[in-house]
Amino acid sequence: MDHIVYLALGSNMGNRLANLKTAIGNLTPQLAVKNRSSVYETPPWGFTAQANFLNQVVMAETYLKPQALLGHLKRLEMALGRVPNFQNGPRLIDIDILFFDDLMLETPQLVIPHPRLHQRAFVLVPLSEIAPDYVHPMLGKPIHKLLDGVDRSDIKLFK
Ligand code: PH2
Ligand code: MG
Ligand code: MG
Repeated sequence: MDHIVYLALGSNMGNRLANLKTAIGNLTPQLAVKNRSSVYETPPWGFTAQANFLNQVVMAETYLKPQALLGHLKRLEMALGRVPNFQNGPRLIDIDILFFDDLMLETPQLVIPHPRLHQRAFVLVPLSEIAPDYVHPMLGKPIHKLLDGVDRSDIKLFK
């Protein structure tokens, strides 16, 4: 388990909380989850005519390399019942790689750090709970500073 990764999870279909829990439970054994944020209820970003999301961020250790991690996450999304949909459309479960160590990677299949994370309060609010001082390797700013740049007023703790 020689890499540290941050993953963003989202669900806006079915039993959203159960979908997050099941996904996190099934990251193992390829990943060992070390920390997780609270769950937040967030309005849909991008395509707005859809249900609110639940979002959560986890930190995990893994022995997988980036492409293998992506494959594992995509297979898990499918196994949990995700069906292909349009970009930013409703989804049962979405698991995105935010950071992989301090790696910067750009391939047709995978871009790390996640290219839009610094614009998204639904990622930055949970991420800042567990990694406020983590410095974004491309932007050179800690998460708490990136959070200052977004409107977090509609991100609600879910309980
Ligand atoms: N994911 C998207 C598009 N829009 N909006 C919210 N609130 N939460 C998400 O996880 C989300 C989204 C694409 O993956
Ligand atoms: Mg996503
Ligand atoms: Mg995704």
